[in-house]
Formats: sequence, C-alpha cells, structure tokens
Amino acid sequence: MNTPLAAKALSGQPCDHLEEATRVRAVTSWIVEAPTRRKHKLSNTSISYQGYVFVRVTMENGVEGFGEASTLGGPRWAEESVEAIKANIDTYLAPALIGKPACLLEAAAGEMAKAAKRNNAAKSALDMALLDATGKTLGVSAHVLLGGARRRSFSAIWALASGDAGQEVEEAQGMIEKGWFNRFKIKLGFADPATDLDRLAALQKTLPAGTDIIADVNQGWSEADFIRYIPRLADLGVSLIEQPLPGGQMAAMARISARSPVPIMMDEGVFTTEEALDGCTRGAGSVLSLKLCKHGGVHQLKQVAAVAQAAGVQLYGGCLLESSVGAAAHLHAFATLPDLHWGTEHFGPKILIEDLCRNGLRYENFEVHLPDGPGLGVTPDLDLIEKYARKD
Ligand code: MUC
Ligand code: MG
Repeated sequence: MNTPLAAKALSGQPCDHLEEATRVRAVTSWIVEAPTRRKHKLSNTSISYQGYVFVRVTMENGVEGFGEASTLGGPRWAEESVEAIKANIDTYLAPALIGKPACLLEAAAGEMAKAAKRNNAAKSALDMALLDATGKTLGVSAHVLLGGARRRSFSAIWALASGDAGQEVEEAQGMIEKGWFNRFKIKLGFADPATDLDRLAALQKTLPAGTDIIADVNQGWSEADFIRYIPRLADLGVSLIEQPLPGGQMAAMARISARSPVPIMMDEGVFTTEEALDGCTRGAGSVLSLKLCKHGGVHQLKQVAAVAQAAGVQLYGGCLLESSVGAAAHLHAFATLPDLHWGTEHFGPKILIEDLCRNGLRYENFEVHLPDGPGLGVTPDLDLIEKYARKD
C-alpha cells in the first residue's frame, strides 16, 4: 500500500491521524444477481442466481473498502431480502456511519446497532467494508485487526444441492478430481424424507469409503420425522445433521440432540449472541455454524464463537454462497478462532459462473486458503459487479 498512513505504519511511526483519515465519506450499494453453475435447491427455495448487496465505503483518505451481504432466494433462508438490505443500508445504516472513523470498528458496530434492530446481513456487509478499508489504510491483513491468524488454510466442504442423484455423484467426483473439495454437504428437506435418503444412499455408495458427508435439512423436518428417519440417516454414516427442525424450535432441537447418535448442528436457529447462549445452554446442538450474515459482523461472530466454545459446542465455518469478497471476510475471522473443528464450506466462489473478484480465493489440496495482502486481500471486479447489478 502506498498511502502515507501505510508508509508510516511500515516504518514504525505512529498513525496519529488514523481516525481523521478513515472517516467515512460515502457509501455506495448495489443489488447484484450473479448466476450459479446449476440450480441450488434448499428445503424452501431453489436458486439459479445468487443475490447480494455489494457495498463500497469510501473514506476521507480516498481508500475504498468493499463488503457484501448474501441472501438465498429472497427473504426465504432468513428474513432479509436484497431489496430490504439495500433500503436499510441506504436509509439507516450508511447515514449512521458517515463522518465516523472506519478504524473504530467496535464503535461503528455500536452506531449500526443504534440505527437498526437485527438486519444482520446488512450490517455485516458494511462491517466487512470498514475492516477492508482500515486494513488497506494500515497496510495490514484484516485478520491482524482481529487478533491475528492462527491458521492460513481450512479444510473445505462442497454442497450438493441439485436434487438429482446422478448429477450430484458426478459433481462430487469432479470436485475430488480437481483437488478442490473431498468433503460434502447434501441438502435434504425438499423431497419427502425417504426420497431424500435414497439420494444420499446413492452418493454414499459411489464416493470413496470414509468420505465425510454432512446432511443439511434447512429446517425441513418435524421432530417426528427426525425420530422416524434418524436410524437410516445414522446407518448412512453422515457425520453431522444440520438444522433439521425450524429455527425457533430450540426445545425440540434439544430433545432430538439428546437422543441423536449423530451430532446436531445449529444454523438458522442461532443468529445473535443471545440465541447462541440459549441454544448452547439448552443443548440444541453440539456444533454451531458461524456466518457473518447471521451474526452481523466479525466481532459479533467472534462473540458467538466464544459462547459456543465456553459451552463445549464445536464450531463450523458456514457460508451463504458468498463471492470471494464475503468469503474472504469470513476466512479472516475464522483464522483467528482458537479452534474451527469442522473446517469451512466456503465454496461460493466456485459455484458462481463468474466470481466477483479479480484475484479470488485459492482452492488447493482440498483446502481454501486465507488471502494475503492488505484488508480482505481480494480485489472486487467492478466491471462484473456492474454487469450483474440490477438495473432498475
Ligand atoms: C445453509 O443453510 O447452510 C450454505 C450452503 C448451502 O448449500 O446453503 C447454505 C445455507
Ligand atoms: Mg445450513
């Protein structure tokens, strides 16, 4: 970085004007709809393009930071749609940040909390952009601002979600051949459980013995479905069952978790730190999936992780099909955690026909690698963002 502050930082001189230099001057947001390589089906939606709100924060020193809020199929995976995210950023969250120092990340999160309740995906997009801009100003990688990396790469998981057993088997084999992914998550909950489990059986039969397979039901089952189908699911050898019941049913999640021979992972049931405390205390799962769009920013993600770890709940690096911008922000936060037992599923950059970055994330030896370089360490491709930006 050639900014005067980065030069000062590198020469060991104090960055005395950091707060002045990083005051937020402008925020720009775009709704971006980027096509995926194939249909991605979940219990209550199916997508063929991924909806993001992309943000750019420009600071007084001219440095720009980028972030993105991810959704799945409108307000279906969670309550925020791209339209709502953009409206709340433009109307409430951006005005709360204008004139405030981007480098005071915790204070900025406080300003956003005062300006809007929840809206965690919208807040996380801005939070990433502030982190990116501050890192670029100081010439340091985002993880350094979060305490420093304890790992530089992550065991990576690919999601199989076309609903077509033959296609899924072929896709999984292709990922193994490329050396990108050799652990898989299969989406259940959109057909009846017996049909879904036949799909899983077909996959399990063809993959190399011992391949890690996780089942994500996306809230699609009832407690009774779970009790009926858990013996077959366990026989099929899945290592983890993600959010089988509706997110609000914490007591039922605790009951199935107590009787399940396979660990249960909380996902849609845990957004806030309070929900993490509730779920972990009640035993609604023994694993928790972390996502910036749920927790609202990197510091809140670390708080949720700390609550889980204090309760003995293991951590999983979740995603919502982010491009390399959002995925990189996650990796910087994940890199600083004491433990990330289950690795991460940040496969978003590989499911997009075109990733939204010029230097996207690197997948090698079945690991996704933490990017180097100042800020998030990835460079958004503004031509592609413009190409896929909603025009109305
Ligand atoms: C989810 O529920 O985990 C992440 C990967 C995927 O296939 O869907 C998402 C959401
Ligand atoms: Mg999930």
